[in-house]
Amino acid sequence: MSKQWIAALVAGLISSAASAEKDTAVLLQDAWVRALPPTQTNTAAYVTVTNSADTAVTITGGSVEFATAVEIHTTREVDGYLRMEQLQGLTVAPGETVSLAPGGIHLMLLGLSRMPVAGESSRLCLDLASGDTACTDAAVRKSAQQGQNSNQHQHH
Ligand SMILES: [Cu+2]
Repeated sequence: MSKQWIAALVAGLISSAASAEKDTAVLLQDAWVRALPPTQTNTAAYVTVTNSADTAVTITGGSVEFATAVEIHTTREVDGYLRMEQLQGLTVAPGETVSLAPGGIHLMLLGLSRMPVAGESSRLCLDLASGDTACTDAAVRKSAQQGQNSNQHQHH
């Protein structure tokens, strides 16, 4: 590892710590990851995204510690079958709230190093076209049924 590379890495760590401190215009709520049988190598995550800024925000991808890649997928009915298609970006207009939910737009967590277990919590980050990152803690659950109450604790 060259000194230059280490310096770039340290600078990157500092700037990501700084951006985590500032109040981001993107509010993430009710994030959850679906726990599937451990033999599965992919799963999905869902989150409600609110853009409180006065400019549009585009989500380009994301990250979760146990997934190799995170893609944005939409679900479309083609010839009577539900098919998933990758979206290159998901734009949220100013003041708009978009819910990623089962049967619609979702985050696909690919190449899992392990399947998360129901009851645990995992850090979910979304990459924005602006270069910023918005993160939240996602609950791991087997289905959408539990935790539908919006009374979960807030980090404020
Ligand atoms: Cu998918």
